Formats: sequence, structure tokens, C-alpha cells
Amino acid sequence: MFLAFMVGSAGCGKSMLTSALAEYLLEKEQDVCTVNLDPGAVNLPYNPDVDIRAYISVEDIQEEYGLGPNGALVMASDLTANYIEDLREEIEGTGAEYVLVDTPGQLELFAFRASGPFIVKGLSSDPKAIVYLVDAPFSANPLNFVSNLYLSVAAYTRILEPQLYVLSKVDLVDEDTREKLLDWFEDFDMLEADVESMIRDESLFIARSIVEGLKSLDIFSELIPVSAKTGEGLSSLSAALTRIFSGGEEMLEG
Ligand SMILES: Nc1nc2c(ncn2[C@@H]2O[C@H](COP(=O)(O)OP(=O)(O)OP(=O)(O)O)[C@@H](O)[C@H]2O)c(=O)[nH]1
Ligand SMILES: [Mg+2]
Repeated sequence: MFLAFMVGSAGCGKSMLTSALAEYLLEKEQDVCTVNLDPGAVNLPYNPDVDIRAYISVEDIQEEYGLGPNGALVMASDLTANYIEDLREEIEGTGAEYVLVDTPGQLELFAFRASGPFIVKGLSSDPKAIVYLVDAPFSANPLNFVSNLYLSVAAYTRILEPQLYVLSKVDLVDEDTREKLLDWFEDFDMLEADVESMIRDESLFIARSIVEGLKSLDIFSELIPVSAKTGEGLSSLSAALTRIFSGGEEMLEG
């Protein structure tokens, strides 16, 4: 069994990608199951095989503890840890080879609270990877791009599983923007040059320091352009996951 966790900022396309990738893998006759870990999800574009909402209701928490929507989500996220054994059994019970895990809208809940890393470890002892989504339209300006990668490093630091990067919603950006985003990821010197030329206020100094920090890290392998809407890039993403999970065997054979 392999687990791939969809992680990224609110609205970056985690649920849509879970749905599209599951469909793609099913078509390829892969044994796949989907897990929803977002207790606050209202409408999901797929029918999760395992669903945290069967155990936890954000609405009930709000009422019971007199919390606002964000407080209730924080609490729900912490409570998820109590059901880890149930979730684990359910996941194992599916017998699926690929497990796609959709995570809560608020990345900080999942990545920064103690419960997130605990849940990742506790769901299964089988190999795992993080699919970090970089929202293409949102990240088209250099400051947002830099902040987003910074956030991804913060998530990585907590979860410490192999992390691969997806440029999500590529159907929403033009060819030039797409190339620019891919270039930035590929070559942080280009990113730095655009940070220098495009950021005009004091945030320049911070952005510059963060890019320096990013350059010294060796966790950015490739950024895979994907559209959950058109299906573009799903084959590359599934190939990249296979490479991680098979420890590169397929590459050697090919
Ligand atoms: N055009 C286009 N829209 C997309 C794509 N992926 C997601 N969207 C849209 O972006 C919005 C957010 O998508 P979701 O999949 O719900 O994103 P999410 O990360 O699960 O959102 P939260 O769980 O609320 O953080 C929805 O309106 C989707 O229809 C894509 O590949 N292309
Ligand atoms: Mg979602």
C-alpha cells in the first residue's frame, strides 16, 4: 500500500486533484481508494471510501463547545487523532494499492498542529509521500510564489516524508505564466532576479532572504504542471509517485 497526501493552501485544488487522480488511476486499472481527512468539507467532488466526517462533525463541535468556525476546525483537527485506529483499520480494509488522502483546507491545521504529523504516521506504516500543490493562478506573482514555497518547507519540516510538487490549475494560466512558474522552480536564480525586479516595496528584503534560504535546501525536485479539470499532467504525476514508491526501480528498468 502507498499513501499520497494532497497538501497545500486553502482552495489550491486538493479535493479536485484527489478526485481526478483517483479516476485516472481507476481507468488504468490500479487499485485505488480515497480518504477524506477534512472534517469541514461540505461538498466533495468524489465519494470518499474513508471519511473523517463519519466520526467528527464540525457543526456539532461548534454547538457543543460554543466555538466559532475556525476554533471548531482546530478542535476537529485535534480530535481526528482520537480516531486514528479506526481510520487505519478502514484504510487497511480497502486493500487498495494506492491510497489518496485529501487533507483539510487550512494547511496550517494539518501541518503545524501536533495532530497532523501524528495522523500521517498513524494512518499506516506503509510508504507515504506528500503531494504539495502550488496554485498556479495564485502563485503567478513572485511574492506569492516565494511565500508558497516557504510554506511547503514548513510543512515538510513537520511531516518529513518525500515531497513532490504539483503546479495545480494550469488550465487557468496562459503559456507565458506557466513557463515562468516552471522556470522559477527549476532555477531559483531566475526567481531571485524576478523578485528583485518585480517587488517594489519593503517585502523585497524578506522575499530575497527567503529565496536565499530556499536555494540552500535540496528538497525541490520537480514541479509537475497538472489540471484536475482537463486531466493534463495526471500521467506525469502518477509516474512520479510510482518512482517514489518503487524507489526508482521503474526508472532503472525503463
Ligand atoms: N479550472 C480549474 N479549477 C480548479 C482546478 N482544481 C480545482 N479547481 C477549482 O478551485 C476551487 C477549489 O478546489 P478544491 O479542489 O475544492 O480545492 P481544495 O484545496 O480542496 O480547497 P479546500 O479544501 O477548501 O482548501 C474549486 O472551485 C475548483 O473547481 C483545476 O485544475 N482547474
Ligand atoms: Mg478540499
